Amino acid sequence: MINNQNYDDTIVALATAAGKSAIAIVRLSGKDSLKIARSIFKGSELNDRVMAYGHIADNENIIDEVNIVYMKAPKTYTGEDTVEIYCHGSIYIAQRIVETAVKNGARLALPGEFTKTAFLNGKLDLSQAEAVIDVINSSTKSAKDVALNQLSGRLKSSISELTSLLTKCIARIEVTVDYPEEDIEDLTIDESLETVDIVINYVKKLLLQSERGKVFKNGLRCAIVGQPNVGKSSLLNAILGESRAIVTPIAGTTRDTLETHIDISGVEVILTDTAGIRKSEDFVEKIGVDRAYQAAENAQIILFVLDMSRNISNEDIELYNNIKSKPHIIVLNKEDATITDYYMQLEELNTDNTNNIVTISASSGKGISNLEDKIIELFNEDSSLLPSEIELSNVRHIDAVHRAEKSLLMARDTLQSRVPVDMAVVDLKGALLALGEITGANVDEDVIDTIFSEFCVGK
Ligand SMILES: Nc1nc2c(ncn2[C@@H]2O[C@H](COP(=O)(O)OP(=O)(O)OP(=O)(O)O)[C@@H](O)[C@H]2O)c(=O)[nH]1
Ligand SMILES: [Mg+2]
Repeated sequence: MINNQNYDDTIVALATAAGKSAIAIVRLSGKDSLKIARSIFKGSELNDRVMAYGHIADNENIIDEVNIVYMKAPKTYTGEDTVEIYCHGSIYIAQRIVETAVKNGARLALPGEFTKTAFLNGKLDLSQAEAVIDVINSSTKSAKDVALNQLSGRLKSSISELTSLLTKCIARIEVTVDYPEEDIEDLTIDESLETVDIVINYVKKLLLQSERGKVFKNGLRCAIVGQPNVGKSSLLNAILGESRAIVTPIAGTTRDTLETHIDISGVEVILTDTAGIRKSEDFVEKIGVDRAYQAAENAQIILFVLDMSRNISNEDIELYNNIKSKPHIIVLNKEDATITDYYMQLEELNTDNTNNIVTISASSGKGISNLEDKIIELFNEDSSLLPSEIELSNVRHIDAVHRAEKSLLMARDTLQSRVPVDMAVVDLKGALLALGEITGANVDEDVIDTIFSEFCVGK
């Protein structure tokens, strides 16, 4: 028994979304799945992995005409006997089937309990189970590719290679301590340093790619920033292809930040429109300006918008100097209404970011696709790693790898100072424990419960 869940129970849940659909799937898992299915299903014989046709009935009352499959353990998702019932996609029918299964001995599944059972039965490690949620939550190709890579067990096998290296290293040190001889101790220190360096290098590589992994998984934050009336809200609308933000000729129209999500070349971009930045005595506008600065601070890329229909002002230059330390694109808007010497004036900005200047017209849509390409180009500037090559993207895993790195660096210091070799063992074991949290080899039960509680019921 863990948290009142009895793992001998046979569990049941609707596996598809609760709404109208062509078909719905009710899933049973546990040792009594076949027995329960036989007591509620009237139709052809249930054989392993053969689809049968018939009716689900509550005693004599027919609930629905269904197809049904029995899958014998252990080659199933959960590792237990499983039954899937394909009924008509009515929420009423699906609920009645679930109720009837419960009447006949099943228990309602908790959120994520099917996947948790798979984890407890060794079908998946914890990193793969977490990838299942990511696959379900993915809304872009990149997010899906990162999640599928993790689900395939790539991170799991890297972590198990690293932990096996560390385990061997610790064992070697412990043998040396049991049979002390100076030459052997020296040799052990050298070999241990070599191993620790290999592990540190791999861990550093994982951490380096994790920033990109987080973006693929959670989205690339882009804030649209500029003076009032330059066309920030118009730009947001042009990228979205719909009139989401209010646009007027009145400076100070946008008061609050507006966050939107859009797929650009398979990457989720979180685009934030902000209030025009200017000095204001208006209480509400001042809050809007603070929020605009906050959005710029949180962004990975800033779209700094200028208005080509008017001269560049000192305020434009001052604002640019405030944001230019972050990765940014200078967006020259209102190309259709530009004043003649605009490009000459641009020199006043004194920018060294000339590669990232894009001219657009938010009202006609001209230049918008160039700007989208530029956003992705800037994101790819530091790395060309594809989503399917990223191993580390989950914040819980990243935190564990950071702690492992810290312990490994301490172990390396200890080894390099050539004190008795066993003094490095505490930190090597620390690194081992931290890495084990990723696969679930050693992790608290409440952490496991929290992870699975984020799942939907039926997964
Ligand atoms: N000619 C022309 N006008 C534009 C263009 N883009 C925006 N405008 C106009 O510029 C004015 C301001 O546009 P907004 O998008 O509201 O500007 P904003 O930067 O969001 O302004 P605030 O919310 O006040 O900070 C509106 O009248 C738009 O129609 C453009 O490409 N060409
Ligand atoms: Mg606006």
